[in-house]
Parts: sequence; structure tokens; C-alpha cells
Amino acid sequence: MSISQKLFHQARELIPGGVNSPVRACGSVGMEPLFISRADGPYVYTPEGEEFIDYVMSWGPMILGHNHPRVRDALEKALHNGISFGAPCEPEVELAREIVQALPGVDMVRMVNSGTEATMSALRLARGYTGRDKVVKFTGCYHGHVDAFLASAGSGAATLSIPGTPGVPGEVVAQTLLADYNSLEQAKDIFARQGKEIAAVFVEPAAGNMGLVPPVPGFLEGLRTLTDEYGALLVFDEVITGFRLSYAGAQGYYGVPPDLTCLGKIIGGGMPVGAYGGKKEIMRRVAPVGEVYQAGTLSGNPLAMTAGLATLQVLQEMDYALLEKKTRELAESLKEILKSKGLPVQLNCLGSMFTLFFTQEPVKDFASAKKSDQNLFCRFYAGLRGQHIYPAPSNFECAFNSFAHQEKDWERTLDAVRQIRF
Ligand code: KE4
Repeated sequence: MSISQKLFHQARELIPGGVNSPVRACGSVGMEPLFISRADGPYVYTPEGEEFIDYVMSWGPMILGHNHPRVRDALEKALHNGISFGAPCEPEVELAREIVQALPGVDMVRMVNSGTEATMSALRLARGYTGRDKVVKFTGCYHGHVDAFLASAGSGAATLSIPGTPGVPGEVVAQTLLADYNSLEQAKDIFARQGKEIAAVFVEPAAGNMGLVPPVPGFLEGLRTLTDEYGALLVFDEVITGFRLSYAGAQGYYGVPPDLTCLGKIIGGGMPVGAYGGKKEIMRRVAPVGEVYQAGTLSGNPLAMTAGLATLQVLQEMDYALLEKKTRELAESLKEILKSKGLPVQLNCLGSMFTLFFTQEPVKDFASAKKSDQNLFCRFYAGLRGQHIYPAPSNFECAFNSFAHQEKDWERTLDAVRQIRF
């Protein structure tokens, strides 16, 4: 029995499912999780010291690679000054300044401790600012485990929502209106019928939670026009895409400025950080200067701010276009290898993210993503992991490349896929 197996056996007695976040349990691929003891550059290591090439990268934060020396050194230095003050500190001002300077739609920002806290707070702010209660989201988009966003398509009109999980009251998701991702027509139909009651549209500007599904041309621009027309706010959930798609996020990459932006992952450099920000006239409605209440004991934690700040400072020196080029080369080669095995393969690739779907038809929304053959994905996952490649254990997540991966890592990955017997 491996150390991971022993630890997982113990963990399942102490922690629900043995994990502190469900996807890590590897349930959807029918395997047990590896416990990770150490990570460096593009690699993670098991307690026995086995090395794996990592394409989970902590679900997105580690775009620089693990244990980047400048981030580590900044953290080590800050650690000697203390861990938490519960008071304003200089790193949080510096990180706020970097975010405001980087993102076109952000003039002011509030730090929180997770992406979920960011979207939850942004939703409350949008409702408080507009005085409206309804919110539009898109099926297949994940905005954290906020009650209002844990909605599934109900019966009847596509927009009726029902709770997607026990514990969420029906009346909470009754205010949540659903449309298919990339369907501007459905969004327009919702607004035509209920536009005056809608506080905001929440959207992943490039969806990363049904596997990667980029926006079709005109989708984001159409949402911008639609929300302006009805006085609703456009909220970009850039928890994944923020500082990932470009240093200016998806809003800079596509040239569509939202009213509010939700952030997480990369802005913490691997430490627990989320943030929400936007136009000053909206953000000034947040307590204590405004009346929309939101708070957090560890928000702006000096160590977390230091890690995020160091990460962004290094990212300013990095070549996003080159990483995008290298990612596309890797992903296209993976697709060709799989096609040469006679498999139906669709590739969605954007920036340093990609997802391979085992299906004949293009994947443009959640319904088409769900048509991907999950048995083939499980064999793909098991084949990769058996050869020390570490992809996300779900077809509805993204593979993340990083500035630490090198040609030898991509070649090792391609060789591993060539060896898989489906
Ligand atoms: P967190 O609360 O997990 O920090 O962020 C929630 C969130 C919000 N918005 C988007 C677009 C997100 O992708 C996420 C979280 N992403 C998942 C994986 N896609 C985190 C991994 C997990 O749940 O364990």
C-alpha cells in the first residue's frame, strides 16, 4: 500500500470524502487521489518522491510554476514580520494598486479569501447597487459554492432554476435565471421578459468549469450591450482567467470591460486570496464607506498579499504570447496523437489552458461538453497518471500550462499519450 493510499484511508475517517474539496477525490475518474508532499517548477511529488508533470497547477494559481524563487523569497522575508495583523498593511495596498493598474474594468478592489467569497460579495453588491434581485448565469459556469449560483435548469422555460444541491432554499435560486453559455439569444430573451428586475449577469468570460469553453465571437460584446440597455451590471468571473489569459485578464484579452470583476487563484500566488473590484461609483457602496456589508478576518492577510504581489510582479516580465503559442502546439499535438488512434477528439485551447473532449462535435456549451465520452476520458486520465503525468481528474476542468514547463516536459507528455492503449 502506498503512503497516499494509507493517508487517504485515514483521511476518509476524518474529512468528508477524505478531501477538503470534492474534485480532488478523483471520484469522476474512478481512482484514488495522490497525496502531494512537495512541488517545484512544473512538478509535484508524492510522499515517496515520485515526480509527476503537473497540469492541475493547484487549479490555476501556479502560472509561474511551483515554488518560484522570487515568490518564496518574498514570503520567507514577510514571515519574519508576523503572520496576521487584522489591520491595514502595505502589501494589500500594493497588490490593490497592481490589480487596478492591470485590469481595465477595475478602479477599486476589495480583498477576500477565496473566489467564492469574491462572487458572493459581488452578487450582494450588484443587488445592493441596482436595488434589483434577479441574476443571470450560464449553465456549466461555476462561480464558487454560493447558494444563488448552485442552481440547475428547472422544468419549463430554460430560465427556471431549481436548487442544484440540498441545503439551498428554492426561493434563493428562484432569483437565478439560467441560459446556455454562448447563447446571446437566450440572454436577450430573458432580458426581454425580466430585464428591469435583473441586477447582474455573471459570466466566466472564458468558461473553465465545463472543461474549457471559449466565448464565441460577439458573445461577451453582446452581453455588454444587453446589460447597458437594461441597467444591469456585467460581472466577469475572472477567478480562472484573471492574469491567466493575459496580464489584463479576459477583459483585456477580449477588450470588453465589465462593471465588476471577481478574482482569485493567481492573485494569491497559491495563498488563499480572492477579490472583487470594479468602477468606483459601484465599489464605494461597499462598507464601511457604503452600506453593502462585507467583511473578513483574514482579508488582506500580509503573507497572502505578499505572495500575490510577488507573483504579479514576476508576471509583468513574462511573455504570455509565447506561453499561449507553446500551449497551442502541445494541445494540437495531443489532439493529433489521439486522432491517430482513431478516437473522436475536440480540442478547446485558449491562452495557457486547454481541454480535450472525446466527441465528434465541437464543444460550445455544457450540453455539448457532456456528450464527451467519459469512459475514454477515464482511460486517458489513468494512462497519463500511470506514466507520471498529472492532469485534472475531471473532463470538466482545464489543463493549465505554466511558465515553468519546458520543451522536455511537453515532449514527455506527448510520449506518454503515445503509449496509452485505449
Ligand atoms: P474558490 O472558492 O474555489 O477559490 O473559487 C471558486 C471559483 C469561482 N469562479 C470560478 C470561475 C472558479 O473556477 C472557481 C473555482 N474553481 C475550481 C476548479 N475549476 C476550484 C477547484 C475546486 O473546487 O477544488
